[in-house]
Amino acid sequence: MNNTAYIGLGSNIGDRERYLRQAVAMLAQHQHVTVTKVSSIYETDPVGYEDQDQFLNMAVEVNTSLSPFELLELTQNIEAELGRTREVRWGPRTADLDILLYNRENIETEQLIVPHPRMYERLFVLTPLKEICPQADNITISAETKQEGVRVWKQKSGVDEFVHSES
Ligand code: PH2
Ligand code: MG
Ligand code: MG
Repeated sequence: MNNTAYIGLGSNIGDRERYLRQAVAMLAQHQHVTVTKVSSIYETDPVGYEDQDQFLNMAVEVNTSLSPFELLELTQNIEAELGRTREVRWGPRTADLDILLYNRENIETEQLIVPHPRMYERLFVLTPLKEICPQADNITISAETKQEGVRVWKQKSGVDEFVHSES
């Protein structure tokens, strides 16, 4: 379990909070993944494709013995199980799980790019990430990034409270 990864989560369809909680619980249930930190939940204006509902976004820290590609497979399986379909790029989704950081590795393959290539311009990614990730403190948010549109929706709680409050 000696790899540390950060995963950004988003949802803007249906019971958004429930999708986020289910996704985190499914990560935590995996034998080779421990969820070690959870951020607050933020409500955020849609970015990229703007004609869609507001998102809830958050980030989690995990310890894992999975490789980056195994972790990607897990996140994609969770997205599929939570009913994600891919119709519009950047469009509405029940659950989106993006690997933001994996240790301090730089990975550039067709399937997976880490650090996540768009995270530096996205306040809806950086704000929750900065809450739980010491190494993200150094990331400065570029001046072009819209500063508004990201509000705390539910304050950060402990991992246990978060994962086990599943109803
Ligand atoms: N995800 C996108 C596109 N736009 N906007 C917000 N606010 N939150 C997201 O998670 C998001 C988005 C593509 O993954
Ligand atoms: Mg994604
Ligand atoms: Mg995404």
